[in-house]
Amino acid sequence: MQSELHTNLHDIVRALLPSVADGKPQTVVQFTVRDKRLSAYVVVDRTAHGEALRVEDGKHGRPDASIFLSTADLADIASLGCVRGPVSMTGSPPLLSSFRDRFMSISPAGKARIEEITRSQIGAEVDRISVAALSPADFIQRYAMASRPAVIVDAMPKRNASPWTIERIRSELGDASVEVRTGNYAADIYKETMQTKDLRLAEYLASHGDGLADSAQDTPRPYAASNGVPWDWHLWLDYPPFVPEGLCQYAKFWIGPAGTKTPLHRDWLDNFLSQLVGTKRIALVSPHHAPLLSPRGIHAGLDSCNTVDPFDPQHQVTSKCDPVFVTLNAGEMLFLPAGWFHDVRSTSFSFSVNFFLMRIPYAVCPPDLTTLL
Ligand SMILES: O=C(O)CCC(=O)C(=O)O
Repeated sequence: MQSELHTNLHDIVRALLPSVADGKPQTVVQFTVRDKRLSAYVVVDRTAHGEALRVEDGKHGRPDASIFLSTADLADIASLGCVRGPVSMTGSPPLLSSFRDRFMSISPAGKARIEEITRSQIGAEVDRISVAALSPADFIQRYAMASRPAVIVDAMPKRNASPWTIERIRSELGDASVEVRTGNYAADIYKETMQTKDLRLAEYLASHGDGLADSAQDTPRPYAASNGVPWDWHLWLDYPPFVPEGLCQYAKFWIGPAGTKTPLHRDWLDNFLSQLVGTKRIALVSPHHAPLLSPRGIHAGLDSCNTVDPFDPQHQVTSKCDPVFVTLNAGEMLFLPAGWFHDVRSTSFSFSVNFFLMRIPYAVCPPDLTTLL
């Protein structure tokens, strides 16, 4: 086992090297295999002649990055080239994003598979489901593996016990720093020209929180969009049901008045969008309509189609791509499978959190169903 482990770790770090050539003479990546309680680290020494890798057992005093995974993840990396389970990582951001890009990102074949399996889906309605009525294995099979969106109506007991209001957000979360999208951000989204400013959440709410959409202007209200959820918020957040909590660590929050919006795009991770306050109206377009929408790749995990407006029935593409509309009310979560295009609009003051699942989408890489209840 030990020599096989060494070979696996050596191969993983070798695959990461091209993206972490940072000129340092030595890089150390620590691994912990959770279920075996094994620790080993890979040392990369750089000389004028190239890079030499060696694997040592035990713990290094000052690793550049630490990666915690399981024996099953190592087997998956060796056979499938990707992990399915939750992987915790700390340390150097370039090393961690290299690990994510290399072992936790969907392949072009995986993307094509999602576009293919959604081709045969029929029905213009999104199911509204209850946590009590489905087991995790049912949910994974019927929705996640089938790439079918669903609204989960009763997944937020903590939020229901202590509902949020704009005043409570201001007083309890107001110190969080937020990046606010300003100007005509929907037109410039994901471009370098998109304007943003950094504020405290309380300042943002004071200046824009309860503003109304200005229909006379093209510019939408500034939007505190896609900010990383601070760690202490995880204490009161309701995690998505049906999936392991460890997969849900990559959460973002979205706060803004009526009229704030995120134009049409798709993410290549399975996602739960959780509505804490207010209401959003969401247009969904099936992955198989990608050829109609000419998505523009922003990075491996996101494609933008912000020139297509699925809410405008006159738009030349809208009628051909059969958008499905969902109203997401406070207390509800939308399961949004990887690859589904979505255009999201706040119809009132709104506070949402989305949880990207840190694994290859279920529709491409199913879990071992026997381990789910
Ligand atoms: O709520 C929004 O404005 C956008 C959310 C979104 O795009 C997502 O969860 O992927």
